[in-house]
Amino acid sequence: MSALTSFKRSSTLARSAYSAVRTYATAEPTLKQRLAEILPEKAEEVKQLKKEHGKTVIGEVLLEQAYGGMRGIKGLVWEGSVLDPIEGIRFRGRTIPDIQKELPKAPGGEEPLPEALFWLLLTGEVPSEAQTRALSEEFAARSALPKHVEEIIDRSPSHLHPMAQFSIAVTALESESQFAKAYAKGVNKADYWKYTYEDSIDLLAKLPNIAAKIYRNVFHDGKLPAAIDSKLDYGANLANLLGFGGNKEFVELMRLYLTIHSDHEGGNVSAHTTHLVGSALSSPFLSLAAGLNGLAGPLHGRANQEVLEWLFKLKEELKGDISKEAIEKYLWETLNAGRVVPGYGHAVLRKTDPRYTAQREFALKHMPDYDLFKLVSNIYEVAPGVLTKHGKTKNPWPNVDSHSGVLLQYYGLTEESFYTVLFGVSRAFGVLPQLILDRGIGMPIERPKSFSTEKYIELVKNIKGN
Ligand code: HAX
Repeated sequence: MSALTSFKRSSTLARSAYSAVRTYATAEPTLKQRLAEILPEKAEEVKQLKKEHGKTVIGEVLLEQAYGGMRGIKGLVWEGSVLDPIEGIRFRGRTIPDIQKELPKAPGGEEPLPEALFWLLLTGEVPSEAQTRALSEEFAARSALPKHVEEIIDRSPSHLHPMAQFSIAVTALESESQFAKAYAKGVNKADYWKYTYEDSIDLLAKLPNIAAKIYRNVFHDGKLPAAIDSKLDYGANLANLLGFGGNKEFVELMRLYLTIHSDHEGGNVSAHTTHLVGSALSSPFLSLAAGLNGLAGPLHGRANQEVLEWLFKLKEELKGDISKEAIEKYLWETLNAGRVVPGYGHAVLRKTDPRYTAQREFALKHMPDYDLFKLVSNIYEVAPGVLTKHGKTKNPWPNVDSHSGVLLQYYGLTEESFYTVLFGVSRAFGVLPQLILDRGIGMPIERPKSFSTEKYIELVKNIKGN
């Protein structure tokens, strides 16, 4: 029996297959070994590209873009994913349905594993099941939190937003940074990526404990109902620690959720911030914490919390009438009050977000009759028309945040102010690979040019020659 077949067996069998997997894993390169092979090739490719085409004009910048959140300006490098306005995200060339098909699953599982996506984003290659398993085990082995980080979380008042607690805890992990220590000792630039890699694996490994501790402290008795189990994958461990591991569907949801929320190319606030801060050679801990602070904003990751709050108000105001007419009226009330409809619109997308679609399909399979899902479905039928008539947003279609909260509600994770923490755990799987690659190919400190309005007026006059 091959290691691959045995991996798919029941849990007892999977445990015996596990030793086979371990043997198999040693026969195949580890992620770090594979990276060590890939990075010199990548660095050479970039060097040649810059040498041959460094002076090629790849775009123009309009004044309105400088005042318009730099929308559409090409100026970032992001290897893991590219976002097409119509088709949506592709992770290393693969759509969400592709990764659902191609990435390794847990024994008996149906959804892709986030640790496999991490491998894909970093290398462009789909790992074998044994390689994925070895990575799950590595995350489990490094998952323990230093005492001071536990204490910082425990000392946080429960009215401090979970995202603020999350960011503080990740920042406090700086004490463990191998990169910061190596840099202080004067490590060679060529080895930066190795320390960034080690920190990134440590960081990802510790996130389930941090997230669960915040959740259990703020909303429950402060005790974790389980400990990390080295035989389980990342999503299953996170579900266990949160207190939902007994529900197989929730475990599957975690695997899907963590995979699809990870990466959305480089220009979104959390990805760009992590990259920007990392470019100053701040450690992965400080860089991700900065990105998490951006994710916590209501126009970005916190939109999933906003959606839930908005849905509950809608339910309360409409007193059970979720007809399309009633929803349309409520949508207009939101817009006429000068507020955004949370979960709709996007800076790049111009169609329904495939991350929304993936979650909708999960709902259709597991909770087709759930009333909140029905409500979200009815809104999906009405909101694009209303937003189009309203005429402001360039994209009237739903984004990822429009759906995620409803799935969590169904399984009993009802505390919506925690939702962005889950998003943040997933986002780490997307932004840390780029940080490692940045170090591997020697990307410089980021420093675009800015002008004052006075200077822009002068610049425009000079360009127009008047
Ligand atoms: N409801 C009402 N108005 C909206 C809107 C919405 N959902 N989306 C955009 N608009 C408005 C904008 O506020 C803007 O108005 P002003 O001209 O008065 O400033 C106008 O339409 C043009 O905006 P745009 O170019 O279409 O959108 P932006 O690129 O500026 O912003 C946002 C993109 C996602 C921030 C925006 O669509 C929005 O605020 N959506 C609601 C919040 C949300 O769902 N955020 C999550 C996005 C996905 C994500 O990052 N997840 O983490």
